[in-house]
Amino acid sequence: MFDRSLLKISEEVEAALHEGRAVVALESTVIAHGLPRPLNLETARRLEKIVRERGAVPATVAVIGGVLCVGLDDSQLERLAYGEGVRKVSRRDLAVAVARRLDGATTVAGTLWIAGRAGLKVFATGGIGGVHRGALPDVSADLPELARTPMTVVCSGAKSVLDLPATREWLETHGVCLVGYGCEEMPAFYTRRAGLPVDARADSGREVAQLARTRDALGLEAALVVCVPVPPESEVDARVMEGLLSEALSEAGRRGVGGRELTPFLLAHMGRASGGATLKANVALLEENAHVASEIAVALSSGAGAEK
Ligand code: PSU
Ligand code: MN
Repeated sequence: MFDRSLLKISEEVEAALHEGRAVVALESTVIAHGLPRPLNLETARRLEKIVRERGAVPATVAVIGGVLCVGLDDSQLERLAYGEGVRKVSRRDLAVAVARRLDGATTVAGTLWIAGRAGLKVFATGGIGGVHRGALPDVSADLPELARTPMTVVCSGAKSVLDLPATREWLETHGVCLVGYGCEEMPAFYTRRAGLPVDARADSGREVAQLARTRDALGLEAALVVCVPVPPESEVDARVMEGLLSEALSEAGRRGVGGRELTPFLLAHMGRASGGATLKANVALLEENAHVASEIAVALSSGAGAEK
């Protein structure tokens, strides 16, 4: 049984949950390991601001000194963005981080696990993890966690560094429904199209709220993954993207980078090689996803889409 004393929900988030107001969970690996300083802290603050402006309460999730935190204050955000030795915490790392009182930035998997236990229903991120390319199938723990957490996860698809068809198949096998937000195709993180279909299209927070409610009424346990393409003006050209990626992948191979280091390494390499273009896309899509997640959370809390 989960010992709730390991969980610290901020006062603001607790009050919102109690009153049935909209709350949006935000992950923290993107702050600690996904973006360079000072852009990481600026982005973390900006995402919280966007959620507030849309009428919801932001709940950034992280492990601080071994405590599972839901809702951080500014000094905790800063500690994640600038602290040394902040661990990347996926599901398998939770026990180590808590037992040893570490600081940890939570991945999509880690965030889903914690936010789910705190009773949150909507979560915004950049791109979910998935099946990596290459001979050894490195499969992100994000996938099984999505399959067993009944949350609505807003993202820009899976990161383009992954094997997208394999990732899509995995989600299908495990019953995770992909919803295109204003689109028919799964986006590919830095680019708007992956050439793979979504399962359904929705054009408003209300429509997504209706799907999420129905999922819950059916007792289905998998997440609803809502895909939002990167805004067109920040998209990275698909051909440029492929070039950057094959360079980053061969560099990772040469240096023997793997495991938890792989995703941050590829993102950082492409950020430098593109002169910041991939970073610009990354921040733009994070902002857009926070925006859409807030609309969904507000629709859910107001009962929109529940009419019979
Ligand atoms: N999306 C981003 N930047 C990131 C990530 C996603 O824009 O840094 C992170 C997420 O936290 C995701 C993690 O859960 O990468 C996946 O890592 P892995 O492939 O090691 O499971
Ligand atoms: Mn991995």
